[in-house]
Amino acid sequence: MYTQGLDQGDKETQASAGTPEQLAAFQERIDAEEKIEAKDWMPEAYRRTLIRQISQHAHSEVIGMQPEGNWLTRAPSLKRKAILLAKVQDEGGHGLYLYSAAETLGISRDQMVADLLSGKAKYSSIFNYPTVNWADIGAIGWLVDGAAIMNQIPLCRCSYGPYARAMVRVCKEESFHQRQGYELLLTLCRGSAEQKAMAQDALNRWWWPSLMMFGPNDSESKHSAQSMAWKIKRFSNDELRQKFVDVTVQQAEFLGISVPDPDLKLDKKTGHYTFGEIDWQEFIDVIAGNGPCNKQRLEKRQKAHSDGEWVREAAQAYASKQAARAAA
Ligand code: BYC
Repeated sequence: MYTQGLDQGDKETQASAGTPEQLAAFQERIDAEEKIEAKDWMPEAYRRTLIRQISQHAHSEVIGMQPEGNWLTRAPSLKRKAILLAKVQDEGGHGLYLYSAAETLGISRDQMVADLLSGKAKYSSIFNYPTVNWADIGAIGWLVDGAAIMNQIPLCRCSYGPYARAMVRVCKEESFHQRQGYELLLTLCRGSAEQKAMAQDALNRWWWPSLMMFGPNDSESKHSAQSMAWKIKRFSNDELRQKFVDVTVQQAEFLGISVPDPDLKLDKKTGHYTFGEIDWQEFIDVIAGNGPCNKQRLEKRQKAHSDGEWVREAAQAYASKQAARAAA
């Protein structure tokens, strides 16, 4: 168990494999929709699953600042710049709430950061794609934040209290992010032919990677069954992907641009859209570290971390001075 950097209280997170009685009582609490809190007994595997998911989620928020940060200095107006700046700052904040939620499970932030910087930890595949034109900022808000909300609203009802509570605020902010992205694209789509073509180009490049955000098909998802039994996940990867396609296709129609999928069609019987096969090899390559920007994203994060060394040192020196003064 990771304990570095924790308070004594936090070190006492109650987790072990558990006796059959403990496991049954735990599942009963989950089935009764009780929230599990940090100091409650929990199976070790539940604790590990949450650490994995919440830390990957936190890393995604932090790395996710890069593709959009890339456009801060080139936003086309002061208003767009202020909106984008607020959004990027929100993502950093989400990372912080989520690292804090994960820390309640007995892992230190230092350990999580070290795992990200060494390349050991995963983060969302989507942030390994480049933002090559301004319309990409709209596409990220509309599609990436849109997919994120679809996945994250149910996480507000996750069985683990600290994660569920962190997600409430994250979702409110993601909702603003989604709208700003859509409004940006709507402005481009109502502009010149060249601007509309930029929006179409962005949709062409971001559509399939956005569908991949929901993870592998249910038949390939190794964690889903257990995570759903524990009510960490409330819907399967495929269910959420389908909901996303159903709402997003109609939003694309309103924009007047087309989803780049020749197999996409509305099934009148079910009311759902059927869609083409996702390129799962591309997904596997990206999460294995071989996407278009994996190397660049990690190097930039490593550099930011080492450039920030002096800030951490200064904060530490200040805290020690305050503590010494309080003790005197
Ligand atoms: N990318 O058994 P499965 C944001 C991995 S940030 C990379 O289905 P699970 C935003 C998965 O981790 C959005 N890896 O797993 C920020 C597992 O590998 P490990 C981030 C992926 O956990 C800035 C393996 O594949 N959101 O919104 O049951 C700007 C098998 O998958 C991906 C979250 O993190 C992927 N796309 O389900 C804008 C939400 N998909 O760990 C926006 C919280 C799967 O065994 N996370 N993998 O090595 C979740 O809801 C779930 O973890 C997932 C995957 C649905 C993503």
